Amino acid sequence: MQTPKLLDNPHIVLTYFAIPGAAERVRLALWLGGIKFEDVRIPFAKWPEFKSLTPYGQLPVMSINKSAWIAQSNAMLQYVGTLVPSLCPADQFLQVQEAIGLIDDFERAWRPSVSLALEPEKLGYGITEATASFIKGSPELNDTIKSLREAFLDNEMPKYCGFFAKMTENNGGPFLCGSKPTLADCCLVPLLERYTLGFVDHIPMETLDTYPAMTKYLAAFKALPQIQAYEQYLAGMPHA
Ligand SMILES: N[C@@H](CCC(=O)N[C@@H](CS)C(=O)NCC(=O)O)C(=O)O
Repeated sequence: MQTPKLLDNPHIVLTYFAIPGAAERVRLALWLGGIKFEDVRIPFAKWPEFKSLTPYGQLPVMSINKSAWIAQSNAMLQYVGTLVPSLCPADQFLQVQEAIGLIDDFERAWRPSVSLALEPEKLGYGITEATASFIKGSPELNDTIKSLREAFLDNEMPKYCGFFAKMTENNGGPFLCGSKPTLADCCLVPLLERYTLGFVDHIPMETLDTYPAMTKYLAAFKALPQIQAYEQYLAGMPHA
């Protein structure tokens, strides 16, 4: 396989956890753009001591040519777009940004069940008399998470996959905004992949099988040489 051309400047260090979470869209954009960067992955065990060093107590953070850390994955993503204009061409700017907005809506529809699992009290569960038994790991909470995820699969998944399939088709495919991958694809792919992995509670790994346009879309993205190179790089990583 041909090795993608890598740009040497600027020197970027991207620090995040060893998971395909908030920073994954940035990692994908950097790989897609052929931009060399240091991919620092912090083990969860080290996070408590690292957290207070970050601007907002969160990852990812990025430094550019040894700058102070900047935060917010979307800022980093748009920055990569300025380095690699083909990832957000000027004449498709609104199209790409509209797609990213829709993808963020898709993610927002998923988040309540995650917040419920991780921080039930922030959603009011376990702190009132009526929900006192809804604490982390309780059967009551697990049943609620299951119901929320089933409702997500029944209602939100078809709605958004329909939007994404239509957008891809209208733009001529195989990517969301047409024949070339953009920042929008870097945002959507990790979200769709989540529903194929099989380790998310109550989400069967066959979930996307009922959306052939989306499996075709994912396959087109994964067939890109830069993405294949990224997958090879991931396969060679020691497991955290
Ligand atoms: N809006 C931020 C969200 C970052 C975020 O939620 N980071 C999470 C991981 S995905 C985090 O650092 N969690 C650890 C914590 O808050 O202690 C972004 O997109 O960069």
